[in-house]
Amino acid sequence: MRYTILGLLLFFTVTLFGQKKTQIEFQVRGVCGMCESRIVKALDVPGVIMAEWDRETEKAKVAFKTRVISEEQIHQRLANVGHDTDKVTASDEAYANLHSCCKYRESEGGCSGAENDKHHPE
Ligand SMILES: [Cu+2]
Repeated sequence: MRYTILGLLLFFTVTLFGQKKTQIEFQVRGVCGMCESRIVKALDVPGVIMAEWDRETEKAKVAFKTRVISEEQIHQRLANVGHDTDKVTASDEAYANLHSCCKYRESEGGCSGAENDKHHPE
């Protein structure tokens, strides 16, 4: 009986606190559709429920389980694949690995010069 109660308590604790979810929105630098898939793919990990990135606003929207992954880890994962966030800056090495179309730090980046929006047929 005692163990049943303990077990029940544990069950409720896990149910109430184990599934804690949160959604955040933050700035992620990027240029095109390739960046979008890179960003979304970098967040295709356990704990992340939903990840979106809007290339017009350069805003990422991420829903995740706080017990499994932290906000810091999410920012770090994006920096690891070469994208600066408002918290973590990508290393020069990670940035150098980006496709030339995706070089958001250079003002004249992109495959077809000025037409920034259309340089990637999807
Ligand atoms: Cu890109």
